[in-house]
Amino acid sequence: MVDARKQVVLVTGAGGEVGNGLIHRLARASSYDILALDLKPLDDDTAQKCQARLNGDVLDKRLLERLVSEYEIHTIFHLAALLSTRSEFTPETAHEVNVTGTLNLLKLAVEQSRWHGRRVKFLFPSSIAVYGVPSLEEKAAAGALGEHEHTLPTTMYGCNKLYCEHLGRYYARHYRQLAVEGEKNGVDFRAIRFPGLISAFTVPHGGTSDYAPEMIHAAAKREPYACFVRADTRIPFMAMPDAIDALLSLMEAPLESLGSHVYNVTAYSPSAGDFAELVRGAFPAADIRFEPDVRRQAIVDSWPAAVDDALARRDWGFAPKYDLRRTFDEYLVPNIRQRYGV
Ligand code: AKB
Repeated sequence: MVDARKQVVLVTGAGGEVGNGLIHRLARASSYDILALDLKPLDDDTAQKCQARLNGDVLDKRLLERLVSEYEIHTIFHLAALLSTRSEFTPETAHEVNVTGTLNLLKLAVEQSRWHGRRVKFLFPSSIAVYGVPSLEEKAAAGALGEHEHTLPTTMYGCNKLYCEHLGRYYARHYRQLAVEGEKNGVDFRAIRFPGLISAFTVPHGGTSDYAPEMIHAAAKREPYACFVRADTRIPFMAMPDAIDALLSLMEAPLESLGSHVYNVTAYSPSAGDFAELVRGAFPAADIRFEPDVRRQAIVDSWPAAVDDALARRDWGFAPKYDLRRTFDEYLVPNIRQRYGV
């Protein structure tokens, strides 16, 4: 029987910050037909880059079953998630979206693999939020954390991401291990623990690393900005183009070169004060004040000041193109000036 289903790459959370940039990059590669899934309609420009678009929920099992019958999926970028601050307001809903949503997509991957007989690559954005460093002293002493240090998250989002890393490893290696026939592992699970991401084209919603991108977008819009963390706050960050590059490089890496299912990546770790200085350098009229929100501060203080990305560099050649200076001079400032006409 000829399989009439269309071969596609599925992107969930397609309308989000990473989804938006990823779809544009995948479309440029032109060898991928994109099936985009998001709760909300995509902007026209992004929508045009997709072969098919679906407005729906990763919790809608009916919808996901339909995908199995209509599409042949070999790669999934499962980006749909509620971020850390947003999740703290509705922890149980966050668990549903972040964990049950991921489980539903892993099951979809198994189904697809059973149909077409090949592994389904499952790209999963995890986060530095899986870490939980108990004190500022320990944070300063710990330096760059490796993948297996201090994984005691303090947020629902962090717990979700860490559990989903384990779920992915289970589906990739141990799924239904007691079945008599034994299930051929149909899921090729690959996760990246992203630091805070900074985009020139989108502003984040619901995260706790949002202070950095919010600061520069506010300055360009000539709006005063009250930063919700202290000036000495330090966590790792990366420019959005490098984050999308990382997802594509990990997707393309041969399976045999991957010694892990989960990888740290990073580019730089400026303090919030360092970031403000660079923003003021580009927008001298910027009005930036530091008014820490004690509870959000506590979340960021539990995240590492830096992470060790040696594994990603070794296994799939991860190498960010944008250091902090270049992020500002060549990526953020020119594009943000154009976006706001300043
Ligand atoms: C958040 O702040 O929740 C995210 C993250 C660090 O994963 N940007």
